[in-house]
Amino acid sequence: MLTLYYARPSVYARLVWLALLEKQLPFELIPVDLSGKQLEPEFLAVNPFGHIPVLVDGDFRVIESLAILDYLEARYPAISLLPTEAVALAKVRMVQMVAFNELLPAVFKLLMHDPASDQVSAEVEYAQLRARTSLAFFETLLADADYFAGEQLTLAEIVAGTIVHKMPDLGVPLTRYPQLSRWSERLLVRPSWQQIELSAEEWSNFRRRMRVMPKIWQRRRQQRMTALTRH
Ligand SMILES: N[C@@H](CCC(=O)N[C@@H](CS)C(=O)NCC(=O)O)C(=O)O
Repeated sequence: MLTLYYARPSVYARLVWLALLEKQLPFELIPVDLSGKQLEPEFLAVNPFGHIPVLVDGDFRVIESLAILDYLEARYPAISLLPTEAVALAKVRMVQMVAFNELLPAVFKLLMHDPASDQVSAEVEYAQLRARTSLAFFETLLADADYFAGEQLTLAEIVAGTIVHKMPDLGVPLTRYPQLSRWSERLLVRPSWQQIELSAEEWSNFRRRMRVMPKIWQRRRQQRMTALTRH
């Protein structure tokens, strides 16, 4: 049996959760309370960095969401989420990397910004630009295909498809990206996406928590130093 340590709103854990559902694998979910439990010895024994997601498969443990996705693909290929043809594979990897290295850092910055405030810092402006550049890149790459790799849903959808539909709520509308917008709507009606979708209340709690994250992190850094040193 596969076990996933996760938290419902966790951007990284949601990717793995979705891949497990799309691959139709049986698994159990273990929620981790990220207000401190991740730094307790019990969880540090599961992941010494105190992060989710963690996938446990028998006596093998995998950390890091992208490594987990690759593990699932190699270990359980029956429903494949990764093409082997060169161009399709390159497209999937580009989407994954751009989502992780360009879009997500922008998303985290935008999540920490209070939309009620009239002050838009240079950092927020840069995050908006970085997000728009990522979305424009996705729009071009997708062209008129149903999925990034063509007709097959892949890890590109798993990674980008959990983030893109939240962009309007973060102040980056999808109106300039009609193909991507339709692609996102198509994904949202899939049973797997429906299953992991956050309620309006969960999303607004998550947003509230992310806004105070810089302050939480100041405290958390010391807590982390103590916990990781002891471990
Ligand atoms: N690079 C890691 C990032 C994992 C990560 O930062 N997870 C967050 C939740 S979204 C976490 O565990 N935060 C708790 C903490 O850092 O104390 C991955 O891709 O799995």
